[in-house]
Amino acid sequence: MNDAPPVNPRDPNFISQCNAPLRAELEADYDVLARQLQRRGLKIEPVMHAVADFRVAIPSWGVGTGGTRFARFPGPGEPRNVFDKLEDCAVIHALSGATPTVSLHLPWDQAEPRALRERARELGLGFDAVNSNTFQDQRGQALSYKFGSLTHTDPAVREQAVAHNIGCIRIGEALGSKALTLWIADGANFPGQQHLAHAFERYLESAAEIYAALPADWRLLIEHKMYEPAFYATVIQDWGSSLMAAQSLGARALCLVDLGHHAPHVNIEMIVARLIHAGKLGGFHFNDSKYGDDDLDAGSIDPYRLFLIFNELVDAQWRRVSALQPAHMLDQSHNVTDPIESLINSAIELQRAYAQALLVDRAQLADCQQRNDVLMAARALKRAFTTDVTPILARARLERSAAIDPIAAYRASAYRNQCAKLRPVRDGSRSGIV
Ligand code: RM4
Ligand code: MN
Ligand code: MN
Repeated sequence: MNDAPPVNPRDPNFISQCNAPLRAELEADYDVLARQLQRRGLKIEPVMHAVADFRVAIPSWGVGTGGTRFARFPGPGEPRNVFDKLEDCAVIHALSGATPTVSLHLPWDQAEPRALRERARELGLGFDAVNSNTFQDQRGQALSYKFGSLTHTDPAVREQAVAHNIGCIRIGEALGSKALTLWIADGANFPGQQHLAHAFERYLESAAEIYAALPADWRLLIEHKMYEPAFYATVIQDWGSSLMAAQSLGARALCLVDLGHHAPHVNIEMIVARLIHAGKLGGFHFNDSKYGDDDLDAGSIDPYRLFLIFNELVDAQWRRVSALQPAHMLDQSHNVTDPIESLINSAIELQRAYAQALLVDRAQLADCQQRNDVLMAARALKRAFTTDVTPILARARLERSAAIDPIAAYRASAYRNQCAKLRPVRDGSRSGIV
């Protein structure tokens, strides 16, 4: 047998070997871009450092192959449990340099918290927001969520759902998380099924119990979603409901914007601007969408929209809006790609949008807006958006000892083949979201 020893894609020596032949070209491209930006009055270094400091959390559920309600086509070497998931997340971070934290979903990722924390520490990872799940029934669960959870008409079901969320907070505390993300599927499929006002009132009551259990340094992130699985009326269906809930709960309740949870054509950057104004923008679930909650890779369908969202965030920084620290998390379903590749690529696309937003000449834009020079204002944004910032992104990865070309390095490591041998295919979910 001529089997070479398996390559660990997290090994710094392997990564620098992959980088070696690419360094000279990168330096040349970076210098050209630096000169171009200089002519526009922009310094490249601060942009590169800002990109190097950019972080986005990996959703634990994103590293397995996703599916639709029609089918799931499992890929080779899928993670079998949360520890395998952590290992995949560590590969994504080692190569991208941008994803040091993981967002867990409970009870999908149930495990002994101490063991989880220890393994994460060994892998150099931390934990971002924990996500509760009251949209499915678990084996052995006393009461069903078929007709709702936090807003169910039966107080005993509401109590069970509240208790699950408080349990998630306790686990999250043991892991070092600082936020609970609350997304509920509650709603109605038929007009008349649910009393629209009372369902919202019940939500506020249940969420207040969860909020009361939050540790002092935690945040409650309220995620809205227009439809699915409820197809007529979802209780927290839009940012209006989310904002009302966050405002009535208290200062540490904030709104989370999942990009895919809006109707097509909705102006998401404007929602972002409004939530910033209200001091209630708590975080993002990044992904892309063409029609609904498609959970496609960030920046793959409408990169300009992603840029415009980052433009609002950078503008708020520029205006020194205080206390704005939105959590960045990916929330995607990888049905036809290798999830590790998609997640690496998505982290890069977020950094791209961020870098482009940093290139907007804000003084010029403000001046154009003031003078109603519409064409030049629009061009100021387009000029930043159409700048190829690829060398900045690669240079930022180098700064983090990550890979200049992370996907190429990942493929060269043959990590997926190694996993295919170590993680035999298991029976189980062939349909559904995970
Ligand atoms: C939902 C929503 C939540 C995610 C679940 C799996 O559509 O995006 O954030 O936890 O899917
Ligand atoms: Mn989401
Ligand atoms: Mn979703």
